[in-house]
Amino acid sequence: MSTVVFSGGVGAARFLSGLVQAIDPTEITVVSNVGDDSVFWGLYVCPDIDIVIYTLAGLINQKTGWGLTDDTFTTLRELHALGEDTWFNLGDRDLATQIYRTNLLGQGLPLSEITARLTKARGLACKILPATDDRLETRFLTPDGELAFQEYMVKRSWKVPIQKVIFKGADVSRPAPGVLDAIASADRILFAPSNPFISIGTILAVPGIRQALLDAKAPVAAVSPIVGGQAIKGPAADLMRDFGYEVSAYGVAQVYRDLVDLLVIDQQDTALLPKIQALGLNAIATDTMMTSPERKKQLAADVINAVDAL
Ligand code: FO1
Repeated sequence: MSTVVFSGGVGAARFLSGLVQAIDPTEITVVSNVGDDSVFWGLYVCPDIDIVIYTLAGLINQKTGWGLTDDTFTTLRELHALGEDTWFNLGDRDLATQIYRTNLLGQGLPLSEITARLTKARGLACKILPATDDRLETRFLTPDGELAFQEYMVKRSWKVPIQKVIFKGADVSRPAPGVLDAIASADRILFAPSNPFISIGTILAVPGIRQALLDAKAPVAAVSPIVGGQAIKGPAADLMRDFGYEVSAYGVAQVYRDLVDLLVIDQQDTALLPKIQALGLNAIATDTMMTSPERKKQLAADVINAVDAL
C-alpha cells in the first residue's frame, strides 16, 4: 500500500514520525515543499527537507523543531564578528548538510538525487522527493515591500500583513522525477498538518501536480494544522485571516474542499464536523496534538484507518 504525503516542515515532520511507526516506511513517499529554500553565504538550505530528514533520523532539535540537536553556533558567531547579519541560525553541524548539498548542486546533481543521498546517509527507509528540482521561491508582498520567505518567517517573525504570496519560478517549474508517478500510483495521499497556502499550496503551484492529484485514483486526506482557532506553529492562522478565511478547521476545509476527500480535525473542534461535512467532505475528529511518540503514532493510525474506510 503506497502512501504519498505532501509535506511542509515541523508539523509534517512530527506527523511523519508517527506515520513511520504506524505503517511500513518503505511504502511512504514524501513530496516536500521547496519554496522555503534559501541561500545563505552561498549555501543552499532546504529547511523543509532537512527538518523531515533530521526528525525521522532522531537528530532534530526537539525544542525548536528545526536544526540538529545539541548543535553549536561557532561559525555563525565568527560570521557575526566579520560584520554579517546572522538572524538565520545555521548551526555548525547543520552546516555540514548545507555544504554537502551545495557542493553536489555545483557539480550539476539535481536536488532530488542529493535528497535521496541525504536520506540514505541518515538511514531512512522512506523516500523523500522535492516537489521540483527547479528553483521555486515563496515570496511575500507586504506593505513594507517584497520579502523572501525566511525574511518574513524568521527575520520579521511573520508579523507583517501579507497582501499576496508569490511563487517565483513556479510557472516554469517541473515536478521532480517520480513525483507524478508516485501520486498516480498511490493507494493513499495525505496532506500533513502543514500550512495550506505556503507549504501544501507551494507544492500544488508546480504545474502538473494539482492535476495529478485531481486525477489520482487514491483517496486524499488532510490533517488540519488549525486547532481551536489557532495554528500549532507558524503563520497559518495569520495567512488564513489575511486571505479572508475563518481561522478554524472549517476554514481549512474551505481551502481544501476541491482537493481532499477527508479532513481530520482535532477533537476539541468536534463541534465543527457537521459544518465541514455540509461542504461535501468526509471528516473525523481525533487527538491531533502529537505531544508524544504514542500520540503521533495514534494520529497516523487514525488517519490511515479513516482514509482506508472511505
Ligand atoms: N526558524 C526560525 O524560526 N529561526 C531560525 O533561525 C531558523 C533557522 C533554521 C536553520 C535551518 C533550517 O533547516 C531551518 C531553520 N528554521 C529557523 C526553520 C525554518 O525557517 C522554517 O521553520 C521553515 O522554513 C518552515 O517550514
